[in-house]
Amino acid sequence: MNSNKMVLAATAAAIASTVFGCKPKTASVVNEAPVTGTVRVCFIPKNTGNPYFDAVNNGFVQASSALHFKYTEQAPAAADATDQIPIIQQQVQDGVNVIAISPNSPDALDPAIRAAEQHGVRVITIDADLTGNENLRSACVLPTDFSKLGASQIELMGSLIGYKGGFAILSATTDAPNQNAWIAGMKEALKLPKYAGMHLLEVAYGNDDPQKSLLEAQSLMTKYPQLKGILSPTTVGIAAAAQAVETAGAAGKVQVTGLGTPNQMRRFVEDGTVQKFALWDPAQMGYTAGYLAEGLAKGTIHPAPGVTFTAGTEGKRVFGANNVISNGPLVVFTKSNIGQYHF
Ligand code: RAM
Repeated sequence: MNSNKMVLAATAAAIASTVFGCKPKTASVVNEAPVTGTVRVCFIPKNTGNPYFDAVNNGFVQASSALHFKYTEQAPAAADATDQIPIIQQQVQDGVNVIAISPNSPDALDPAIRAAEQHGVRVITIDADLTGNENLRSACVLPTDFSKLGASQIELMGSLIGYKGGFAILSATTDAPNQNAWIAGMKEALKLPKYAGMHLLEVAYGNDDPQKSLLEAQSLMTKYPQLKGILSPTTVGIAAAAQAVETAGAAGKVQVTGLGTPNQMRRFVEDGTVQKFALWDPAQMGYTAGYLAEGLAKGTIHPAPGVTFTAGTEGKRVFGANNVISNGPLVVFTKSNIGQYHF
């Protein structure tokens, strides 16, 4: 960047921070020159073995075949931020241009992300954000409007238990930025008079590990014999909770809802263990992030609140505050519509 451009960039950042109230990006990005050859993108999900991230990966693959960028997915075995660090470092060494990461922590990855950006790698977050450290990444693709999700999950649970009784949350990891944002929204919603008859007994953590999630769901049912429901805002947790309820023969007594993939939840909906749950299309999110990654690397997309770009067949996307794109829409799946969804 020459000195004139640096002055312009600093002025633009100052205006953005005044007008939009957002923090300017402070990571010292050494190389922002557009990539001239084939762009190389790596997606780092929370962990392997989760069909949800397989669907996100499919979206990236579609974008990469449309745009011809070189794409790889690299994931740790467990949903742990410390296990994502060596993957980031390896990708930097391999000369990748863009890292798209679903962070397992809002802050544990900071030094690795900073180092990546200092090596000229663009970093975007997807599915979850670096809450409180948003200035470390260029932009973020979230699956839906996070400010509304917690309340809509409480409404789902409430409608299933007649807005009365004790329920538990079965989450992913204690540090997960997306689940923690949603749980904060759930706790806010519970303060509304409509939900005065409902009480949250416990938040349990299954670490997005099917086995641990199953054990946690079973122990919630043992610990709280009057348990009316398990609300699991993770696709791994909700499938495990449904399994636990089905095995215990507790369908109808303990309601299960939250966020799940239709493919994993289909049999529980069909046999009546689960009545309704929600999600977005994970592939759409990966596809959008693929277009964003390519545009960032090529210098054709410059994220700022209000800026738009076209994500192929998905159409127009707009950056909001903190350069977040909320993908959406959120769909509620029931016996009557689940047959239309295949992810
Ligand atoms: C799990 C993961 C992911 C989350 C979905 C809803 O697959 O925790 O991060 O977005 O659930």
